[in-house]
Amino acid sequence: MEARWGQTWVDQGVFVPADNGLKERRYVLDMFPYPSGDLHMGHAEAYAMGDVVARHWRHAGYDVMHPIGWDSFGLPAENAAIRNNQHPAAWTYKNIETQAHSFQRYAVSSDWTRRLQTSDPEYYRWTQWLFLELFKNGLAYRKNSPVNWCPKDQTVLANEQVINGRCERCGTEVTKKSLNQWYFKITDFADRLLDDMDELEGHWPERVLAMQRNWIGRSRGAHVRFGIEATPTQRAHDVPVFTTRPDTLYGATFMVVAVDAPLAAELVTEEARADFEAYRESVKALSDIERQATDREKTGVYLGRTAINPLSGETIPVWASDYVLADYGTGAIMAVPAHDQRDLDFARAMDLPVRVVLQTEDEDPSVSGVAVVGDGVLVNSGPLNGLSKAQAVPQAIGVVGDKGLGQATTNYRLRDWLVSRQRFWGAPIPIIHCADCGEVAVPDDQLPVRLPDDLKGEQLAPKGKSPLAAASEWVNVACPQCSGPATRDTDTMDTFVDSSWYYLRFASPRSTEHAFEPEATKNWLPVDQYVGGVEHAILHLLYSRFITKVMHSLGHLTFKEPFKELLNQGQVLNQGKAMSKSLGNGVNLGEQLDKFGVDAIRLTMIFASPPEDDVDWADVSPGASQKFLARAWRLAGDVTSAPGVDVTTGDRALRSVTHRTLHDSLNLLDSGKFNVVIAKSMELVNATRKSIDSSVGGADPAVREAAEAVALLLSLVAPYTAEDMWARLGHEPFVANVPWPAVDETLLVQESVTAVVQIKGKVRAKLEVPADISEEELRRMALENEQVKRSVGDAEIIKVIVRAPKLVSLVTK
Ligand code: ANZ
Ligand code: ZN
Repeated sequence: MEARWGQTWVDQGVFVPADNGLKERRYVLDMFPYPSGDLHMGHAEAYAMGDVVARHWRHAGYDVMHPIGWDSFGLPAENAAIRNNQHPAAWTYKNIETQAHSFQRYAVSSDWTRRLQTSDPEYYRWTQWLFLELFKNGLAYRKNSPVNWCPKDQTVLANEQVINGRCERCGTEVTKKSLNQWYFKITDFADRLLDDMDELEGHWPERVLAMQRNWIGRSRGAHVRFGIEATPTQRAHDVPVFTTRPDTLYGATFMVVAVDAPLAAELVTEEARADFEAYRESVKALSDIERQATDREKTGVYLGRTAINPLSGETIPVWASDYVLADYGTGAIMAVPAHDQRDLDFARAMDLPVRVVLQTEDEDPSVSGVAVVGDGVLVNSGPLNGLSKAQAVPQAIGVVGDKGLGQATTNYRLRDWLVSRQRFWGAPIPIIHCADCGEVAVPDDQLPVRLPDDLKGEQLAPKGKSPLAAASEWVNVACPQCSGPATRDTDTMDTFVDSSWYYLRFASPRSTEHAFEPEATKNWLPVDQYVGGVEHAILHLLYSRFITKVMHSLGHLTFKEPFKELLNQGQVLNQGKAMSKSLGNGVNLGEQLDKFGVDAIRLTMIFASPPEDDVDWADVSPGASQKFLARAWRLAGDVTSAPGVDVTTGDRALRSVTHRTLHDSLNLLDSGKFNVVIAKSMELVNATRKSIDSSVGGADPAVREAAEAVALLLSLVAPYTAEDMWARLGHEPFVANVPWPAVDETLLVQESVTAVVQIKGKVRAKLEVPADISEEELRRMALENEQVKRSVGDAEIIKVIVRAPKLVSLVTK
């Protein structure tokens, strides 16, 4: 069947949308794959899920776009190229072909005519356009900044690529390095990214929204300036701190500056400098997460300086520590040990004073070691005394403001997006550096800035700058503005830039005029259903949302959110654990497909659990799926009526099962309970088989109706079996385009019958029950019936005989 149908679908463009406006359009998108090797079990699950949605919507009468492409720039290709003395394109496009072949076999109902690859010049030409749109509108800029640096891979790492202070890829300890880097100003959009999430509520998984909120990390508080006193040899400073608790100002008994903030080095006195520098060196390799871990022993050095608490006027010491981060808030804090646990831990470690300013029932924190964080009444706080926390916050901000020492402010955890990479296999940054004109955009008619195709192997090895820097013919160009000698930017873009807009490209993938054509974009976007793994909950989705908002604000898009609905499929595990080489519990997709067939594997994936849940391959049975499919397929051979026969004369009981299955399945599909649809389909197969083997027989039109419904339902997950059944049932291809039959409401009403309950042979109660009630259900109804309970009284029930749907007989003693 795979051989018979697979190529036909592609050749005849069965899954290419008509795109003529006659049907309402729907856009369903699976997160596109990275071409590392062949498809694996995880892909098999994700793409089976997305395909249920696409196929369901086609049956429901929509014009469905379900495109496919590859996220094909990135490091693994480059590393393979260095190993194999090749150009990265060789590895990349070979893997893409392998995956494309597997995709076709896997029968994902994709529109192959829209296929794209982010490493194609036709695509990255527009990634470069996108970069320039941001650049021209002040949203892409360069700054010199310390970056995470992997000495082995010789590359900059994003914070997320640093795991416990080590490089995510090679495990080498990460250090800091100062480089001039390109950033996208995502922080300008922090409020919009947060506020527009209201629109996604109920449509995206709650945990994804929570992760995004947390990542953006909006916190409202105040900037308050503390005066650092001059010493005989050092000048005075005004140092702002960021605090979310200005109500606790009177409890600030010391200040802490981030040890790696330039301010710390400036403040430190000559006597303290040696200790300070040794300490700073010792914390260099730590990640932000480690630095802030609450269970870590607090460390720090006294800078030898004192500050004045702006409200109490008290003189307090100034320390440096690693638990304060240099790039959050202002990089300096007022420490309130009585009411902040980390400050308390630090105060206790360094023997600094603790002053309670919020009276509660709690124990004294300097005794208990536990900071008082609840609400209470302000004490030891001059004019704030007697107020509650909620009253004191605005009051304190007012007092500080009146004195000209600070104001309310909002702080974000979100940082600007570092987009430049010193690597080869990415979209070149389309900027030319000129000594006279500065940063000059490559003119539109000179895009794309193509990657040179004559670099390979060792020439691509990282040397602390981009390998492109060594390609002098490529680097040296005339300045587009003054024609003087100039050089190309040699960095390439983070691959997250490529994937931040690909969903826009699919509506007009071959456009040479636009990144995305206005008309096609209006017709197809935003994406109605996005499907992908929760590992992309933060970065990819945040960047996509950001780029959509930028394009919206520049007038290129009419919508602000790219993905209306989001489904995160679970993982495929084996024996309760993620599959991995080191555990040796990997399952090879190709082998499974060879052994059980595509349809059985797809069915197994969908049937195993609700889409969001993990699937444990040790708990499923592809062999049973295969048997079920064969059983379903055989129904077609037992239908002896002709296609188009009048089904209304068919057996009512079977018709009722068919129509209830179709009806329930629609609701289940709309609410994403794909696994239950399979369970219902199995029941329908059983009912149909029973009818064929009973007096109803295969000639009854109801049997044809049921078998056709089975084919339709199976086409959601088992396209080969379904298409073949459809042909055996005497129809023209293709079952994928057949509309759902209208459900006959009159067949949904369950007929009811009267059941009698006898006790010791005497009728004691009558129950109205559905004609198809199960034995268990009837038994439960009888035993819970009040009349029955009364009649049984204190007697002991020793036997219950159930004959569904008409009789329950109790024997009592
Ligand atoms: C005084 C205070 C008293 C604070 C109190 C908290 C409780 P979020 O909510 O995460 O924004 N802080 C400010 N800048 C910091 C930095 N660069 N590194 C580490 N900590 C920093 O946290 C804001 C609070 O975290 C601020 O409010 C500050 O401590 C600390 F009872 O100020 B608070
Ligand atoms: Zn110039």
